[in-house]
Amino acid sequence: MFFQGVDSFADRTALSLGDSAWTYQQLDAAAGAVAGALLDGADDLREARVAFLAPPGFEYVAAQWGIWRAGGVAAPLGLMHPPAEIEYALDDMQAAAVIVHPDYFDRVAPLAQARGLQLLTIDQALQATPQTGPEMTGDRRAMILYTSGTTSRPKGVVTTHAHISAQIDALVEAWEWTADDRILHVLPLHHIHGIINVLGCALRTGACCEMLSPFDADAVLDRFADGDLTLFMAVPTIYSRLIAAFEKRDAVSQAAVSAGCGRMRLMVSGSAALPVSVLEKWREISGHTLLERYGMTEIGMALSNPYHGTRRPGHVGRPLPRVEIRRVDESGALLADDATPGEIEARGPNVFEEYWNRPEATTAAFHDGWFRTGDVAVIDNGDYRLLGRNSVDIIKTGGYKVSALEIEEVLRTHPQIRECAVVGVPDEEWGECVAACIVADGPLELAELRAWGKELLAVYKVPLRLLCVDQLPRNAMGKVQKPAVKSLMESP
Ligand code: MLC
Ligand code: AMP
Repeated sequence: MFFQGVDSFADRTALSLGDSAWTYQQLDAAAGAVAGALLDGADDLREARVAFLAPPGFEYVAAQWGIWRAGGVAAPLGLMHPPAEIEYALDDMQAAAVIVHPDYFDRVAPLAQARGLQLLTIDQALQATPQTGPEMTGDRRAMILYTSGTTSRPKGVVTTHAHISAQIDALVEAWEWTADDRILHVLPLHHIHGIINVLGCALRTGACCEMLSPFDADAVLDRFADGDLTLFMAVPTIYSRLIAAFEKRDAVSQAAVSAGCGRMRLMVSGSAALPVSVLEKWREISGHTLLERYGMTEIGMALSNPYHGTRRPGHVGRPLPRVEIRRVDESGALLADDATPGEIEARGPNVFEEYWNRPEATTAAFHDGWFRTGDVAVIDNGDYRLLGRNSVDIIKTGGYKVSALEIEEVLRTHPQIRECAVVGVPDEEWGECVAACIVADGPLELAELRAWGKELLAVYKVPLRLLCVDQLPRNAMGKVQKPAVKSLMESP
C-alpha cells in the first residue's frame, strides 16, 4: 500500500504547514508510533474502526497512516461537526478507538469515555513504542467516510486499500503527478476531494503537500504569487472566492498573482458544477483553463477533462484510466444514444466496498454490478455533460453534499414549525443554497431560525432562504411536491 512505500523518497518533504515541514521518513516513524499506541502489544486491529479528529497537518497524516499500519479502518471526523454529529458517527461505525488532537479533546473525550472507547490524544500516541503491525493486503477495509444521500442520515462509505490505491493511481496517471510537485491544500480532510485527490496523490508520488487551513482567499493568492506551487485543486465556490479577493487587489499585487499562477502546471475544479463564467474569469486571471472532473465518495474520480488537449467548459470529460462508465434510462436499460439523458453507472477497481452495516442500501446502490451514481448526463462529442441529479433531495452547496431530508428532520424539531420542505436553489457563489419552505405557528424570521439551530444546522448548512407559507404544495394524494416547492423558492 502506498503509505508503506516511502523509502524511495524518505528524505523529501512530505508535508508543510506555516514554517514547519516534515519528511516522509518522519511521517513513517510517526505512523509506527501511532500503530504502537493503538495495538498496545496486540498484533492486528483486524479492521476495528478508529475515528480521528485532527486539523490538516502532520498529526492528521500520522493518525491516518498509524491506523492503517495497525490494521484498522481510518474514519476521519469533520472539524466543524458538533458533538451530536460525532456521536452519530461513533455509534454508526461501532468505533473501537478515537484519536484526537489536543485542540479538540474537550469535544470528543466525553463522547469516547461515555462509550468506553480507547481514547488517545495524538501527542500521547506519538510517544508510544513503534510497532510494525500486520501485513497490508489490498482487500482489507481501510477507510470510512460519511456521505449524505436520499436517506435521512449519512451512510458510511467503506473503501479498501485496493480501492484507495486505484482511485489515487488513476489521477496520478491522468494528471501526471511527479515527486517534484508541490500542491497547496485548502480543503476539508473528511471528504475524498481533500483526502484522495490532493493529500493521497501527493503522498503517493513523493510530492510535497502544503497545508493551508482554514481556507483563506487572500492567503491562497499570496501563496500563488510566490510562484513555487505546481498544482491547485478546489471546489467552484473556492474559485469564486479567489476571484472576489483578486478583484479587490491593486494592479501590482494582481500581476504578481497572475505571474505565480502562470508558473503552475495544473489547476483543477470539481465536487460541484463549475459555472462557465467562473472558468472564464479564472482563465483571465491565471491563464489556466480549469480542468473540471467529476467524482463521488463511493467511486473516487470517474470522469475528467484532459490534462493535455482541449478542456471543454461545461463538460466533465471522459472516463479516467480503468474506470468504466455507462448510462441507463429510468427502466435501467442501457442507452446507446448519446443525446438522451441517462443516469451514470460506474464499475472498476475504484468502486467502494459497501455502506457500513447497511447491506440493503449497498445492494440497492448497485445494478448488475454497476454502481448507480444518481447523476444524469448526456454525451456530447465524446465528452460527458452533467444535467443534474435524479433526486431532488440531494443538495450540493459549497461542494458539500447535503440531504434535504436531514435538514427537514432538524427543522421539524423547532417548536413553531408544523411542516417543512427543503430544496436546493441555484446560487452563483454556492452552486446551490439551501432553502426551507415552512408552515409555522406564527411568524418566523431567518435570523431567529439560524440562531436556534446554530450548532445542529451548521453541519447541514443553515437554510439561507426561508419562506413561510400557509400550506406546502401537495398533489391529489397529499404528497409534498418538491418541484413546486423549488419554483416557489426560486421566484424572487
Ligand atoms: C457557509 N456559508 C454558507 C454556506 N457555508 N452560505 C450558504 N451556503 C453554504 N453552503 C456562510 C456562513 O454561514 C457564513 O455566513 C459565511 O458563509 C462564511 O462561512 P464559512 O463557514 O466561514 O465558510 P467558509 O469556511 O469560507 O467555507 C466555504 C468553503 C467551504 C467553500 C471554503 O464550504 C469548503 O471548504 N467547501 C469544500 C467542501 C468539499 O471539500 N467538498 C468535497 C466533497 S467530496 P456569515 O453570515 O456568518 O458570514 C466530493 C466528491 C468530488 O464532492 O467529486 O470531489
Ligand atoms: P459526494 O457524495 O459528496 O462525494 O459528492 C458527489 C457528487 O458531487 C456527485 O454525485 C455529483 O452530483 C457532484 N459532482 C462532483 N463533481 C461534479 C462536477 N464536476 N460537476 C457537477 N457535479 C459534480
